[in-house]
Amino acid sequence: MAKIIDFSAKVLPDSHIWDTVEDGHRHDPVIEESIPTINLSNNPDDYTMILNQIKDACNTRGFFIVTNHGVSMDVIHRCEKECKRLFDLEPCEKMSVARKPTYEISSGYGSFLLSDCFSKSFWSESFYVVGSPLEHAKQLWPDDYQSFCDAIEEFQVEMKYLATRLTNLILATLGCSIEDEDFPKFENPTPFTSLNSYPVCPEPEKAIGLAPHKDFSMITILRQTTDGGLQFYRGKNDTEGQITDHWVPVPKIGDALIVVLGNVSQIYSNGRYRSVLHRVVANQTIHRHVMTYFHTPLANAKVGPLKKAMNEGDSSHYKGLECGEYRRFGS
Ligand SMILES: O=C(O)CCC(=O)C(=O)O
Repeated sequence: MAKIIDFSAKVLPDSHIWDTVEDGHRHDPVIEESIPTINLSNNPDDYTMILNQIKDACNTRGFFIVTNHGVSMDVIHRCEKECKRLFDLEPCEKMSVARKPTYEISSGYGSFLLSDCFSKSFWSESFYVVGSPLEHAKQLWPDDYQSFCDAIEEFQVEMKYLATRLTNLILATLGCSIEDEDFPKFENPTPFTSLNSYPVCPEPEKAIGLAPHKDFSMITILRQTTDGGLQFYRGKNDTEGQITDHWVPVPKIGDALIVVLGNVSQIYSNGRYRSVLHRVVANQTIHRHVMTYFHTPLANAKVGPLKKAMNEGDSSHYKGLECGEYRRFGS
């Protein structure tokens, strides 16, 4: 249930103090390192190179950055502007479009759905758009809602196109294809976009913007307006052998977008690829805005390891279940 948070507070409220809460790996070191960056050029001569880079990034990290992604920067910049306009509204205005307190994802303003799993709150706010933003936009700006709707809807169309292209590439790295009969249908899934806001925090070392979690998606694509905040986890279980458990911060990335592997990719690949743990830390200087697009099969689509992704003799590590069931029970 969304609560009004006073993000202008000079002292962190007790409800947001995390420094004594075990959120999993909170105190592991943060180590800067290069993040795989893939130029998605449309040149057919580059196809094999792109495929190899994606395969390597999925095998070793579970996240990568894409450049030349084809998503219009005009759409992205308009969306960023609308995102700021939304979060700059007064708290009571935002609360007028609060999300209904249900486990299912629905449109509206509030904390991240994940916050229900913790006793402490995140130093952040979000606005989910499941399908069309029209109803809420009309409520917020009765005479001036069109630019918000246009920007979000165009963003969703462009992101869906990119997400489909990336899905095809990821499947190809597994020897599979979108045409395979056991590939669950993404036919007209309702687009799900989350606009996120991480206001300046008075005591960032005690707070958390978004606790460590994995996404329930095939892939998630993110656009952040500033650097700083998002961190990916790398640990001993990663496939590159002995590495110290640590967090990898995402640096400033210009016009690029960030791609995150979710649990559905892990299931399709029978665990060859791993969904990646990630978190957002709070900061004292920059109000950070992020736009996130989740690419996930329909709730009633059957999801399980894809036959062609398995080597002969491999046993299946995951049951074939409806996508919605996996989401309910975790994976
Ligand atoms: O806002 C961000 O930087 C990360 C968002 C995220 O991890 C999520 O929505 O699952």
